[in-house]
Amino acid sequence: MPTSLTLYTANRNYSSWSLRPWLLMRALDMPFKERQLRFSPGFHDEISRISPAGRVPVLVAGELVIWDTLAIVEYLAERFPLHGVWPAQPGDRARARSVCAEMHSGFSALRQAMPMNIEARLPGLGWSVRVQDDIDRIVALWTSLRSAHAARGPFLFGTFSAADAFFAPVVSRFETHQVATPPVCDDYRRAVLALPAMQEWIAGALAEHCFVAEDEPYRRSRD
Ligand SMILES: N[C@@H](CCC(=O)N[C@@H](CS)C(=O)NCC(=O)O)C(=O)O
Repeated sequence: MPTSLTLYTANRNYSSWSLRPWLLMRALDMPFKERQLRFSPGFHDEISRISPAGRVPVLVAGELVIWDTLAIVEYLAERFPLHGVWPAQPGDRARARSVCAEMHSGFSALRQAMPMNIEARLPGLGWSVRVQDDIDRIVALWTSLRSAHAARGPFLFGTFSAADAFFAPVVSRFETHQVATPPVCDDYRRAVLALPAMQEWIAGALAEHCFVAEDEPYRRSRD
């Protein structure tokens, strides 16, 4: 009997890194339990008891503790080889890993200036030339992947994969900050937002009412 999985996450409204593996697991029907923490004065102590890195997400499989989104996604790909975490073709797989790695280590201007805040609508707030450079790169990436894979479905590599889970928080930021994108990217944004798992996450975020709750002071630099 395989060990059961527990995913540690934080506020749905703010925690962009939590959203990525949660969305992947939910959209691809992987069984898991969730332990949701809240960004609060006790957060660091609580998560540090599970993972010394002190951040979410963390995936626990029996004695095994896996932290950092890329490592979690690779573990899931090995544990669920038939669930389509990565695209089927080796070249696409390498490209999908490249875009996830670029998301993981890049787009710092966008991430800092436009943090994920699902319940808010802040048109234009945080815009700068450096943020626009990140937006332009994302638009170029989405446009070229969509034109290459349009025949196989509405996602970056046709069918939903880890690449879409990695960019889901960017889709959300673009809604919050009302970032204008070309029609091909608008279609992609709609496809991500329409995923039942994404809708479930968004509904959870709205139910948190972070803006009026005590969590608001803890939201900065949580990305
Ligand atoms: N490189 C990590 C980043 C994880 C991360 O930064 N998580 C944020 C929440 S979205 C966090 O736990 N922040 C805690 C803090 O800033 O104290 C990953 O890919 O999982």
